[in-house]
Amino acid sequence: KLYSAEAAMAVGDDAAKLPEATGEARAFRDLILAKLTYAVGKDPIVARDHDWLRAVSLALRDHIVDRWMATTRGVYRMGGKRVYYLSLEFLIGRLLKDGLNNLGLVATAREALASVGVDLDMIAEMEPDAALGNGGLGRLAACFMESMATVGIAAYGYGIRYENGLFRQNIVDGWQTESPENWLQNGNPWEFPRREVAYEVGFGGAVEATDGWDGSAVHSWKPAETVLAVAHDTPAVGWRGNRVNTLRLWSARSLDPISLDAFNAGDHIGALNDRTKVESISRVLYPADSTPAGQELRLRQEYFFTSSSLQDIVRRHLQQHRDIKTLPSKAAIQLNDTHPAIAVAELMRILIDIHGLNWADAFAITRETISYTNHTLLPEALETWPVPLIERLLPRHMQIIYAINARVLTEARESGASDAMIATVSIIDESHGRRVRMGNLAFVGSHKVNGVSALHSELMKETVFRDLNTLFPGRITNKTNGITPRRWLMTANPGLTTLLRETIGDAYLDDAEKLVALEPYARDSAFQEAFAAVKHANKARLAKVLQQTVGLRVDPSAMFDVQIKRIHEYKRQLLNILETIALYNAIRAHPERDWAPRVKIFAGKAAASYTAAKYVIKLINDVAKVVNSDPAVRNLLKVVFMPNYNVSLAEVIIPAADLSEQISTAGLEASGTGNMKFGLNGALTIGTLDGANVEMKEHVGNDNIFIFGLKAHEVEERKRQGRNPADAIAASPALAEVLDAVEGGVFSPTDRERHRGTVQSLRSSDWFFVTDDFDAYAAMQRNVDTLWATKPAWREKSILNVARMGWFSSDRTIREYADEIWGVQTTATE
Ligand code: T68
Repeated sequence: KLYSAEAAMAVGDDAAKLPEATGEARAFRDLILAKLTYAVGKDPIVARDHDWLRAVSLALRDHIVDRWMATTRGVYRMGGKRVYYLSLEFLIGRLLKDGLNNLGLVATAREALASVGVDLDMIAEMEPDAALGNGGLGRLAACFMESMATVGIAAYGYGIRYENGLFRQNIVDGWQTESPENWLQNGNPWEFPRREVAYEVGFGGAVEATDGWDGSAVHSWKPAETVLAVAHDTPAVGWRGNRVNTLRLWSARSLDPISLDAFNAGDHIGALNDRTKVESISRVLYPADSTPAGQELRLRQEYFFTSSSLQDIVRRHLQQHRDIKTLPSKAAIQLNDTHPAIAVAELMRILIDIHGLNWADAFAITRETISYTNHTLLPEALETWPVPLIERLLPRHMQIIYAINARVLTEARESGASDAMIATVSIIDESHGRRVRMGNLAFVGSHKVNGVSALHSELMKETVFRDLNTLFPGRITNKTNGITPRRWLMTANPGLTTLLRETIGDAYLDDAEKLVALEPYARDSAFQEAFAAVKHANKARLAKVLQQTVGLRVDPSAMFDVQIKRIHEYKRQLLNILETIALYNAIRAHPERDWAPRVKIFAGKAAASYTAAKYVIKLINDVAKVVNSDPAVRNLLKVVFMPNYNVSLAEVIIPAADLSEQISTAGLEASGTGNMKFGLNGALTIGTLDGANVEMKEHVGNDNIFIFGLKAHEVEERKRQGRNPADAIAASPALAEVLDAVEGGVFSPTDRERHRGTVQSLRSSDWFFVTDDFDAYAAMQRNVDTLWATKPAWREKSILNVARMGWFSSDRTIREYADEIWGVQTTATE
């Protein structure tokens, strides 16, 4: 829009129609106009939407920076302990709305912008979604940053400033295609480049050993290459702006950006080659979810950000406390999965080779400072690196890893371990080529190792870390994941937030567990009506987005049944779509029955190289095409795949959901966090007893959740017995009919072979127990239909979910980490 409202004001046109801003809003408007003029360099008369977005972001940033500096000064003054969260991923999404919400400025900003004819919601939608993560692991890191600032912990997040975040997903003829994501193309108003905060990170070369004063060897690593890590800081604002912490992301820079000799010799491209290679370290986020990328570049990324972060941590510690030996009392370093596990060896190197500590002191300090979170038990997802690769890239670290391992194995032998046990606790896996097990390295270098749900933490003790758990009893602990209610309730669902405030007051805003005050209203018909009206409005909003993005019209009064997450075989989107086909068949067979109208909504990205997952996306789209155009099902069933799932899309979908699909093969989903977001927004869950679903069931009550299917130990049992999927198929006429149809090309008439591979793999192996759980799942879906038919009963359960999900706030999770792992104080809740 060329002709802005401000322009209208300037020329005296329509000015009278613009609402006048008063008080705080007037001051904020003046700040926005000052930013627009002096920082963006635009006259309000010609400002475009993205100029206004930048101006309002910069105005908010001023408010944030004041508190940021006060926070940072406070930490230095108090001399307290800091928490360092090392994560290769921070899936932070958009920051404007959340920042405004946490500073209590949403209404102010809305009024300020309205007075110049700009709509806050419209420009907020233009902010790029910072997708510096793949899925749950990266989003957890983002929720934790917000909660650490909220509960009063002095924390730094450390990661990589990827120039290209997670790929953009396009759906072309039903297939996923990927294109690069470019979140920085219009600049980033939130970040502060810190050219002066830069560290050298080495790779390759050799280790020189000389004799020290006492005859012991002194090691000095002489890297062959050096990369510069440059800090970029983004403020992380807590609720009510009480604290503002720092997210420090590293960008790779070449030490000598151009080879002048080559340039002068006329090789203009070659002169830049080294630079391009070095800077590729922070170029792209690996689009791998649960599969380790085997590339050398990935290992370089891991070491790059781990080393620069540790150098920064040690520098800050020494500057303030002088004595390296006090590190564990002043710093807690949390490793988000094994991606930064090289930190164990790097900290040892820093302490021994640079600060001259002896082995025992260095190891005690390392172990007291570091702790590690595991996010998966999938064997194919446990990170290992070939020994020769680490030897070549990080020769000194390989020596240190061997030395750590030698001590672990000696300890194990002395405690009477068998050869088999020695083989599993070893950091070196000798079974298929020699590889470094990053999980074992992280485990032995940490004082605490945690899983992310009660079930997952127990399974850790029984499976991957069974023998290490025997050797180091008590080290494994559980910290059930959580989500920040600021983003996932207040920002995403302002309608529900307001209704809750009007009903139970404001206390729940500061302590999500106070949502229990809602319980007495669960059966109150007036409240139920108001609650349903909010849900309906959210569904109408999503219906509009559906119409705009995929051109599908849906009825907001139908049940919105949603599965949104990374596409992965263990998450079983396939189970969902196969059951959808069974429902389609049943509706066509019995059109006279009283079916509950449903809209099946799917969204999620498949790793670019994950063929089976890409076929699932295609199958969903193939089914959608047939079902949505079949007059026989009328409006009883619609199927839709929404492209390019990201945090921003989740914020629109989740508040509009009636049913949340959390149907992973039991034992395989470490926790899940989407499950919590849905419950908090009043969706009922249909799910297996997996990950945090188990604890959700305990909190919301068995009557308020739809649990079905094999349990984790039953899956294991069947695996041991070697069951045949053909038996389950033969026993289920509905499933057999569905599989025959898919296999025979009913949904792919132009290529009848297309989905044969998918079906045949179910018939022959079915690694994820789709056939085993199919009937139980389908039966439970009919229970869902029955409940849907009785609106007051459905609403009561939905309200009880909201009331009882407060425990899943990441504030609770972070307080547990603070008390039991980090040893840092948090502010009290009354
Ligand atoms: C997820 N893991 C878990 N991994 O699957 C989920 N992996 O159950 C859990 O709730 C969540 O972590 C938070 O604890 C992931 O998201 C990855 O994204 C990933 C990325 C790179 C390599 C391996």
